Formats: sequence, C-alpha cells, structure tokens
Amino acid sequence: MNELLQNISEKLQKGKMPEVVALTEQAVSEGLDASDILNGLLDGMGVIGEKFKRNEVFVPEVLIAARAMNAGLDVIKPLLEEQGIEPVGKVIIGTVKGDLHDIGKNLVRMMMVGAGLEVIDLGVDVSPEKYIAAVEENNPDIIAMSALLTTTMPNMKAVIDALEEKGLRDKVKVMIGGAPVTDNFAEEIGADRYTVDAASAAEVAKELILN
Ligand code: B1M
Repeated sequence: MNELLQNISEKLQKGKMPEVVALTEQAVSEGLDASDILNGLLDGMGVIGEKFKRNEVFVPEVLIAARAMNAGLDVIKPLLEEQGIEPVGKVIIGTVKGDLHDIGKNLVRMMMVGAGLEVIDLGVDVSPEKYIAAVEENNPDIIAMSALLTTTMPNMKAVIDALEEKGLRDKVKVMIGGAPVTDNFAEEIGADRYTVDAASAAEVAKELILN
C-alpha cells in the first residue's frame, strides 16, 4: 500500500474523520483508483476490527472509526457509483432488525448503484414490516439484507417468512450477506443467494435480474 493509503488507514484507526476525508479527497485528486482507496479505508477498519476482538479498543473507538470510514466512503461514492444510465433493475437494501452495522451495507449499495441498479436504502435496524411495506410500495426485483451479528441473522428468516405470509415471496429475489452469514445459512432460511462481498453482491444482483 502506498504512503497516502497507509496514512488514510492510520487516521481512520484513530477515528480522525476530517483527516480521513481530506486524505481521501487528496487520493482522488491524485488520480488513485477508487478500489485502491477503498482498500486503504478497509485496511484501517480491519485493524480496528481485530483490536476490538482482542479487547484492545472498545465500542466508542470503533464507532468513531466507523464514522470516519463512512465519511471516507462518501468521498469515493461518486467514483464507485459512476456508470449506468437506465437502471437495470430495482433493489431494496437494509441492515436487519436489531443490527446497527451499516458500513458493509453502504458498500453493497454503492457497488450496486455502480452496476447500474436503482437502490432504495432502508437504513439499519429494519423490521420485517418495514421491508414488506417497501416491497409493496416499490415493487423491487431484489431484497438485499445485511447482518453483522449472529444474534440478528435469524431476522433475515423473519423477513422471508413475512414475504411468504403476504404472498410476495415469488415476486422478489432475496440476497443476504454480512460477516457471520454463510451459503449454508442462506440455504437453510430459503434465501436465493449469499455473497461474500459487496462487489460480488452487485454482480449477482445483476445476474439475478437479467437471467
Ligand atoms: Co460491532 N460487532 N458491535 N460495531 N463491529 C462486530 C460485527 C463483531 C464481529 C466484533 C467482534 O466481536 N469481533 C461483533 C459480532 C459478534 C457476533 O455476533 N459474532 C460485534 C459486536 C458484538 C457488536 C456489539 C454487540 C458490541 C457491544 O455493544 N457490546 C454492538 C451491536 C450493536 C448493534 O448492531 N445492535 C456493536 C456495535 C458496533 C459499532 C456501532 C460500534 C460499529 C458499527 C458502526 C457502523 O456500522 N456504522 C461496530 C463495528 C464497526 C464492528 C466491526 C469492528 C467492523 C464491521 C465493519 O464495518 N466492517 C466488526 C468486526 C469485524 O467485522 N471485523 C464488529 C467493515 C465492512 C466493510 O465489512 O460489514 O462485514 P462488513 O461487510 C462486508 C461483507 O460482510 C459483505 O460486504 C462487505 C465487504 O465488501 N456484506 C454483504 C455485508 N453486507 C452484505 C450484504 C450482501 C452481500 C455482502 O448482500 C445483501
């Protein structure tokens, strides 16, 4: 990683949002590739994640690092999203009920927009009722759900059950993802696809719509 990206990673780990924004803007103006800049940001978040696991940092530090991460992502958002004229299809995305993690979900949203999809973002802590209301209102091709906690993964199934109850299950494809989610879990709860990262989520979404 070059010095500038290393610096972005280090400032992110310290939660220094204005510096992360300024350095990310500098990286963009120096013509660095959006995916390389993204890797610098992800590297910082990865270090924080490891430290969090080892109890070397705690929720407040992680929260300010996450804010810096989201602010950095906002800077490269236009680069990740630039493309598509006519939307290929429509996706409703959200982090499931009880779960406030939104960085991965935001990344998936940006990659999907970049792939030419129209994306309606319901935010975090999204209840099955809210997903259903959004499906009824917007008639999407896909529902995309993110969960980062083992305790909130079952809420993905609750959404699928609610779709079935409302007779909507056949009208939308269901995609799931997030660190604790697996292919087996997707199969177990009757989701259409699990993808490991944001880039493959965008690819698979397009594939599901076009095929
Ligand atoms: Co939380 N947290 N957190 N946290 N947090 C984890 C997830 C944890 C693994 C940390 C740990 O203990 N090692 C752990 C979960 C343990 C478990 O359930 N197995 C944990 C915990 C326990 C908690 C709290 C309970 C802590 C507490 O309060 N005691 C609490 C819960 C709050 C809640 O949600 N109700 C909590 C709170 C927080 C913060 C608020 C401080 C903050 C979130 C801020 C925010 O998102 N705005 C936070 C963070 C930042 C993390 C870690 C450090 C980083 C997550 C992240 O953003 N990663 C995380 C540790 C870790 O993951 N290493 C941790 C970067 C992001 C790009 O990756 O979201 O995985 P990720 O997205 C990836 C893929 O998963 C995929 O694409 C992305 C890559 O391209 N992906 C999808 C994601 N969604 C997808 C959807 C798709 C497809 C792919 O299709 C639809």
